Amino acid sequence: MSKTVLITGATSGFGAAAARRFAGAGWKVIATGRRAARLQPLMDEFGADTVHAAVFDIRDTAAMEAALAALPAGFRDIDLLVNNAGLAQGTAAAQHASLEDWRTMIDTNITALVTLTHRLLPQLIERRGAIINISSTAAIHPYPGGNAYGGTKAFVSQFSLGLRADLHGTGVRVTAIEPGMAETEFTLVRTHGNQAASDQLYKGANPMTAQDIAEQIFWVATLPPHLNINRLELMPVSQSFAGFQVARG
Ligand code: NDP
Ligand code: 8X3
Repeated sequence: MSKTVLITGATSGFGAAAARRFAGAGWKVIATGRRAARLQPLMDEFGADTVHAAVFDIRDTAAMEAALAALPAGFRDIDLLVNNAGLAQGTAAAQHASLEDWRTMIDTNITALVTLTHRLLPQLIERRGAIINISSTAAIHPYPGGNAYGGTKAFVSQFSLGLRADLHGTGVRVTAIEPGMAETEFTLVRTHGNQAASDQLYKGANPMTAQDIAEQIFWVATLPPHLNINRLELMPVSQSFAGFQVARG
């Protein structure tokens, strides 16, 4: 019998590529996001028995509950939760950053993620399922302007490890995937719609692709059930680390 995966943020980037990867491999996919029109091609391609679109703002708990309550019978037994929906907003230094941007990141990347996880944990335990959380290299490696975004992803990585500890003995697997630079709509969103800035960032950098990350998500999900990847950090070859900075008085 085919397994069921719920992927948040499946309208774009990693989530869209992952939805296509899992559906193509015969999984039932619950694809979520706010932009319904983005999910239609996936449904057209794979059919309503394979892909179910659940359209809601992940920060809206009532809408999330309604979407879960409205799942068709064939999609109710969720084996895998991919917490992917998320965003960065702004690159300004903390002292110049927008508090509204910070709150949007916290509400989306942390509060919505823990709310959905908490809601699905009982059935994931019952089904000896799995959780894959999309964190970031920003969880571990700070950079100027990363402030609240990095903080939210540090939460995601540490929450994932904490879940592992609490779910000890249940058979539920938990993984935090921590990608570096990948070309998606991420920078377009981060810059509040500046396509030129997004193009400039990725130009000549040979970044990772959404498909690269989808393959990692699928790989983690389909490992033998006795294996757990705790954290998986990956970058394009073109990206590495820079040293500490020193302010001289
Ligand atoms: P995209 O902007 O391409 O995709 C983000 C997805 O999140 C969209 O499907 C969007 O759906 C969804 N989303 C955002 N806010 C909400 C919301 N309030 N309600 C519902 N869905 C929401 O970016 P990526 O694919 O790159 O990002 C996916 C994840 O990967 C994020 O968590 C990001 O932080 C992380 N990441 C990205 C990296 C990169 O370099 N690209 C590197 C490391 C981590 P919609 O707008 O339709 O609601
Ligand atoms: C996205 C990677 O380096 O832009 O999480 O923060 S980075």
